[in-house]
Amino acid sequence: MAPILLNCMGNDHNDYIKQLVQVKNPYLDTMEEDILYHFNLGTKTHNLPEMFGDIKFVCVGGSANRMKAFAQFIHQELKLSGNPEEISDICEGTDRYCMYKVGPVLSISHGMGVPSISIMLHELIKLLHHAQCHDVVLFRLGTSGGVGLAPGTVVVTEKAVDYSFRPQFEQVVLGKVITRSTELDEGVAHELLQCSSELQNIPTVIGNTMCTHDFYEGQGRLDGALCSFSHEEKLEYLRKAYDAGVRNIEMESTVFAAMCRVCGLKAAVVCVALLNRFDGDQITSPHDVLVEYQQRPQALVSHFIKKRLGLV
Ligand code: R2B
Ligand code: URA
Repeated sequence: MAPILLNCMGNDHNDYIKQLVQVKNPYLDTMEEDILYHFNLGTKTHNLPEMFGDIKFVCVGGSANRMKAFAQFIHQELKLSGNPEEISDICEGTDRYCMYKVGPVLSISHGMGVPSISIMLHELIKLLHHAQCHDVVLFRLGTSGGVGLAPGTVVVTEKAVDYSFRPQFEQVVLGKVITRSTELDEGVAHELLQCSSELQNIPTVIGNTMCTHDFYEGQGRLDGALCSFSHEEKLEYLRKAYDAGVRNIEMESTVFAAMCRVCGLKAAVVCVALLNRFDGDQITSPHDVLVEYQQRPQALVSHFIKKRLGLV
């Protein structure tokens, strides 16, 4: 279990134990200023507690357009005042990531792959810490390749696993490999599964998610610019993955799970399968079908948020 920082407040009977975001860096609080370079935000230039102190849900996803669409969607779902078309990108000073705040929800893009999401997560976790946020739940909303699943199925990740189906993330630090656990919050995953049963047309399973460092060879595709294995070898690997409980493959879940866990953040990974990898490698569904698939994780997490806020 990840350690959590318990902060017992005064003696008002309304006080409760807050689950704060834990940065694991002794140097951070000695710094006079912290510049969150890739967000174009900083502790001296921005009042982070005022801007972000009420955040309770952070939703991250690869594409900038998709995370803008999610922000507009959740704005409507939460029936907030103002025009959802007019929400502005908090990170507009940089084109690395985009960020939208909609009430207690933050929607951020992270690009593709472990290095891209991990840079974003370092700065996001510091942002939540500087803003003194507490009781925050993080979601990665994404796309993936299904392993033995019909296209359009949503996978809520039980364990994020590496290429050998181990629930761990390896980070090289000062030339040495550090291994971190990638277990996710079981309670949030089951709450999401319950949400799916309350919605129409969001077939959902809980399963392990394999995270790779490449879309083509790394995921056993036969259609990249390079391919050094046979069709039979590909199928054998996918079968092994299936037997290890893997139901989908994507490119960010292990570092997402590992960093959230170390920092005491409850987290879930919710990815739709765009294809069944046993049937092929190319993504052949029409554009409108793919757009609808990608809305499924958004609808599921929106329902979760509305339930948590007592709106449904
Ligand atoms: C899912 O989709 C992207 C690759 O197409 C990658 O970011 C991922 O995890
Ligand atoms: N994203 C991936 O990483 N893999 C797929 O097969 C589809 C989307």
